[in-house]
Order: sequence, then C-alpha cells, then structure tokens
Amino acid sequence: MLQQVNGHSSVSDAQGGESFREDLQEFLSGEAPLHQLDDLTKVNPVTLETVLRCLQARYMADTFYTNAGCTLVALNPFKPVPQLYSPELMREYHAAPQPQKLKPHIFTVGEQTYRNVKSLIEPVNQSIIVSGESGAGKTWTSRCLMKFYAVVAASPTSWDSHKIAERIEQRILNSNPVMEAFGNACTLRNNNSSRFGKFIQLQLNSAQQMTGAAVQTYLLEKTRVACQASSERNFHIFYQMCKGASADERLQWHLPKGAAFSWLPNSERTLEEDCFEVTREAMLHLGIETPTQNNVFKVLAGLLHLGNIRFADSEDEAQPCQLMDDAKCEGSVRTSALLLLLPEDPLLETLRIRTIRAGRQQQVFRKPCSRAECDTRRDCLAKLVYSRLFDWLVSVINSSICADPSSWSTFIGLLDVYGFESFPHNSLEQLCINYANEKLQQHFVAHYLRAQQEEYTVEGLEWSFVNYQDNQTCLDLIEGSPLSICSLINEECRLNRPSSAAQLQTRIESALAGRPCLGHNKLSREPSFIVVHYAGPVRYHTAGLVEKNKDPIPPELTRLLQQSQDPVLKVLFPTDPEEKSQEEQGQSRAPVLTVVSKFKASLEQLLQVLHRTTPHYIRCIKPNGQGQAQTFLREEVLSQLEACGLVETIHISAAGFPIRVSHQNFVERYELLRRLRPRTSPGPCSLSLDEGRSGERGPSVSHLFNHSLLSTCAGPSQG
Ligand code: AOV
Ligand code: MG
Repeated sequence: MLQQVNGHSSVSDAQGGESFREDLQEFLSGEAPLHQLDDLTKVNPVTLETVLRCLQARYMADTFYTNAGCTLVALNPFKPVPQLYSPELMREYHAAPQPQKLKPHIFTVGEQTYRNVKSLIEPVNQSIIVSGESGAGKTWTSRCLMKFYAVVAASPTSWDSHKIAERIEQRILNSNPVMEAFGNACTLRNNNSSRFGKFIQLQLNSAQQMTGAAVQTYLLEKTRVACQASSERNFHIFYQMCKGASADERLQWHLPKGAAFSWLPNSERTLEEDCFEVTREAMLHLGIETPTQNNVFKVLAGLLHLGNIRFADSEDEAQPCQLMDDAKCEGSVRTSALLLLLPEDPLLETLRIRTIRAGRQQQVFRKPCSRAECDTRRDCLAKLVYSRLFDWLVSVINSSICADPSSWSTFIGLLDVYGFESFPHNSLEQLCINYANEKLQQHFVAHYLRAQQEEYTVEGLEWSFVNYQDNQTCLDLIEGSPLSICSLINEECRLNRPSSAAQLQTRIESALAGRPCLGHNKLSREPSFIVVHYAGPVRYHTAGLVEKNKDPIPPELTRLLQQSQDPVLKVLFPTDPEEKSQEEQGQSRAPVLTVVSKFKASLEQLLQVLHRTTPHYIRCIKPNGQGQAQTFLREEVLSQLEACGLVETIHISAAGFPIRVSHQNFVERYELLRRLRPRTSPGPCSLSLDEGRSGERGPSVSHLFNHSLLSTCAGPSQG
C-alpha cells in the first residue's frame, strides 16, 4: 500500500500539488486511494470537488477512463497510449464474462452495446453518443470503437484472409481517413477538428457480424474552403495534396513547390494529419480508382487557383470590375479554368456579371457586380463545388460499405458531431454546431435525468428528486416557436429586406427580451448577441448571419459548372432538363430552405433515430486547452463537468436502479427463477414476477433492484 502511495505521489502533479498528503490521508483512513476509484459513484461525498479530485488523481496516474454511473468519462491523454487500444485488449473485453468488472474503458461500452443488440431481454438497436467540447476526443473515441467492432464483429473468415483490404470491416475503417481528410481542419481548438457531424450505423446480421455500415453527415462547414480564421487552416486535403503530390502530379495540377495560395494559410505547419498517401490508399480501398482520385485532386487544385483571383474596384459602375494585378490574376483565371475544364471567358464573366431575368418575357438583364459581389461569387463557386464533392464522396463511401437490407437486422449507431465551440468570432456555423450540442445534451437530460426520475415517481418508488440543469430554455431561445433566434433569422431571409448587422441585433434583443439565456455584451462594438449555452456563454456576431442563412447560389454559377467537361464536375453538376425548361418559361422554383431550417430538420431526424435506440453516453473531457499531456487544469475541467451535469448524473446513478426492463420481457426471461426459488423466500427482487402485469397493482417496468441478480443468475446477456 505504501508503495502505491509513493508511486502515485511520484507522478508530476502540475496543479494538484497535494496528492501525496491526500493519499497518505486516504491510507490512514483506510479508504482506497482516489486514483483507484473506478466509478465516480463511489467517491464520498459526491461533490464537484471530490469528483474533480478523483479524475485528477486518475489522470496523473495515466488512468483515462472512469465510470460515472450510466456514463463513461474519457479524459484526453494528449499522448499516444497504444497499449490501451491493442486488438488483444479488445478481445479481452470481448471475451470477459462481465466486461463491466474490468477497468473502465470505451471497450466496456462497446461490448455492452454489442451484447445488448442480441440480448434476449430487450433486443434493440443501440447507439453510442460521444460528446464533449472541441478537442475533447470524440472523433478519436468513435474511431477506436469502430476498430473495436471491426475486430469483435468480424465475420469468421477473418483477419488471415489475404484480401484484408477488400473486407467490409476494413472498408468501413477506411471511410475515416477519407472523411477526415475532406471534412476536418485545424482550428484554434483542435488540430484535427471535425467540421461536419457524423452518425454511422454499423449493421449487424443475426450472427452479430458486421455486414456493412451507413454514414449520415450533417452540415459541413463549407465556408472554410474560401475563408479561414487567422491561425486556422483549410480542410486537410488541400495541404495533403500540396505536400504529398509527386513531381508529375505537381505538373498536372499546376502546384509548383512553394506556390502561394491565399486559401491555404498556415501551410508551413506540418500536422500529423497531412498524410496524402493514407487518404489515397483509403480512397482506393473504397473503390475510388486512381484516375478518379486524380480527377478529384485536379478539381481541388482548380479551386486553389480560383482563390488567387483578385478583383479591383471599378471606377465606372456600368463596367465590370478589373482583375487586380492583371498578369498574375489572369494566370489564376486561366489555370483555374484549365483545371476545372471550364471555358475561360464565361468563368470570368460569371464571376463579374450578374444576369437577372425579369418581366413576363423573362428578359435577361446583365449587371456588373461590385468588387465585393465578385469576391462573394468566387467564394460561392468554391463552396458549391466543395460541398457537392463532399456529399458525392459520402455517397460513394456509402455505396461501398452499405450492406444489402436483407443482410442485416440490427445496428449500433455511433454519433460523433462537432463539439461545442466558442471562438473570438462566432457566426452561423458556431450557432449550428452549438445548437446541435444543445440538442444532444437535451437528449441526455430527457432520457436520463428527467425521464428516469419521473418514472420512479409514477411507479411509486421511494425517491428523492435530484435537481438538474435543464437546457430546454436555451433550446427554446434558439429554435422555439413562434419566436426564437432561428425564427428571427429565417424571417429576415423571408422578407429579403436589407438589414444591417446592428438592426438584426436590435430585432433579436427586442423580440427575445427577458429570455433567461439571452445575454447582451455591452462592451462589444461589433453587433452581436450572447447565448448562454449549457457549456458556457458564446457571443455570436450578427454581421453576415442572414446572408449565410440564405446561402444563395446564383443560378449562373450552377449553369457555368454544368458546362464543365470534367468527368467529376459532370457528375456533381448534371444538367436537369426540367429545371432548364422551367427557368426558360419563367416558372419560379420551389422556395429554397434556409440553412438553419435544413439543419433543424436533419437534427430532428437524427433524434428520432436515437430515440428508437438504447443510448449509451461517453463524455469526453479535455484536461487542458493546450493539448498537453500530464496537464490537468482544474478550472477547465470543472466547467466541463458542470456543463454536462456529471454530478447530478452520478447522484441519480448511485441512488437509482441500474437496469430497466419491461415487465413482459422480464417475466419471459426470469420465469425460471420462480420455479427454482420458493416464493416466500426473501429474494433480491423487490417485486414478484406476477405483479404489475396490468400496471394496476404495480409497475409496468421492472426496475432491477440488485445488479448482481442479473449477472449471477443470468450470466452475460448474450447467453
Ligand atoms: P474532438 O473530435 O472531440 O474535437 P478529437 O477526437 O479530434 O477531438 O481529439 C483531439 C486530439 O486529441 C486528437 O487529434 C489526438 O491528438 C488527441 N486524443 C484524443 N483522444 C486521444 C486518446 N484516447 N489517446 C491519445 N490521443 C488522443 V471537434 O471534432 O474539434 O469537436 O469538432
Ligand atoms: Mg471531432
């Protein structure tokens, strides 16, 4: 024991400092050292301080996973810990009769989920919801879980097969580097930040083998293609290409060494993620052959050259803007047109001249754009191409990994969305990201903190209510009806009236005055409003918000891209004869949904899917903002613990009933026990098997009372 005390205190403890004294105290009092407490329900008393101390002690002892009742807390090690994710360890958790008795791990959650799918108690689809702020480790965690299932749910012909790359498990894993190359980027919070949300369904057949998967993505932050905040970067793929292309490819894609691209900031920094070969290899295994890949990269190079086009202010409004620094920009136009296989003159014309159809005859008017409008159209062209390319990649991935509906019966869903974020400048992208995180927090609150306690009350069980922070008021502020931030921004789009950033701020403040989660930063000179999220306040700038929400795509741009001779662009921009004839006849198109409306609908769909699954939660915590190993900043962790309601979760888990089974299923499974045990003997069950069937005399749900009953009498649920 003393050795343990000594061993623990020798770990450098940047902020805690007092760990030796604490351990000695624990030793003298006979309590287990804090870092040995695997479950936070065992800290005594359960307070933010004790929970924090326990997590800190474990972190400094290189123990990164801790149970917190129904959830698993995952601390980001910020250093490689390969032994923690080895296939041997995966198999150990998989083979364990009771994985929950092993050290807390994401594999325990993975295995439990896997067994639940097949459970005779309540076979149901499962989901693992990984949450946490940006950089906390969600993507890492969900990647490791996918690897876990690739090992434990592999079909029996398994890993000695020569054609490993063709195996479905491997293909599913290959989707990660591809989607991350095209959808992740370096931000102020995370060098490999996901700029899209992802829900992947791992499809299992009746023998519990993974037969395929389906990926659903949510709102890619496409603005990043053309606009990167200072110290941030564009999507990884651009840097991968520029750094990893061969001499021959450089020639083909017009990417000479050292070429400067304005959409490629901070390229002098080399990240772990800048690995072109890995992306190409993975694309190949997903069925994207080298010629198609080269074609994709050529298009991306075309976008980089497009980004170098600069316009000068026009002195005469009736004349189109000139190119800035003629020779250089002309070269960029030419190269861009060459790579995108677009006619050069129409490209420049589309960027500089707006065509308007008006009147009964749908006459076409041509209006030169201002310099700012030209810039917007150039950026819009790039965003349009990139977002379609991303969607196309996702559909190719899906067609490569998705199983035939007849070959699977259940699924395990893994949710990895962009984490809560707050930057010096926040716009519609952050509003959507943080809105998604609010929705997930609400799912947790509704499913766990609220529903469970309410159910105890309804069932007449003795229970003292644990208070929790409900984020419903914040969600009402963001998405509620009739008045909310989303509805007001949408209204501005609908009215299509010119409104300044300051006007929008005033409208939001006056329409939503008195809402508890709406703040106002009086110190800021830029028009903005503050939303007090569950994870902290965020100031959103109103400039450009309405325009981003409208996300207008000038039809001329689409028409231009439809003229491209490039095979990939032809797929991304097919000509739609119906659309064309409608346009010619002057028929108006269906109203386009705004960004927030589309996002809201996709989130609602996602939640509907989640509601039909048994959820499991993994809470990723970021021990410090600098990404340093062995550094546990108490204040930063504290705010994350408070935000996710961890202490309340622990209280409810500690006092509540760990397992809930419908009475019907319970009776079916444990009928046998009744025959084995005389009814008069005091058993661990709090109710008899006959009770409550109708719901009149007792509960309709059997709350299981004594966890060990299930384990000892029934064995693992897969049995
Ligand atoms: P996120 O997904 O939660 O942020 P990531 O999963 O990308 O965060 O993790 C951020 C970084 O932390 C990774 O790139 C790794 O360097 C490191 N990391 C995370 N988990 C581990 C681990 N278990 N072991 C070793 N290193 C780890 V965001 O996508 O920005 O919300 O939007
Ligand atoms: Mg991520």
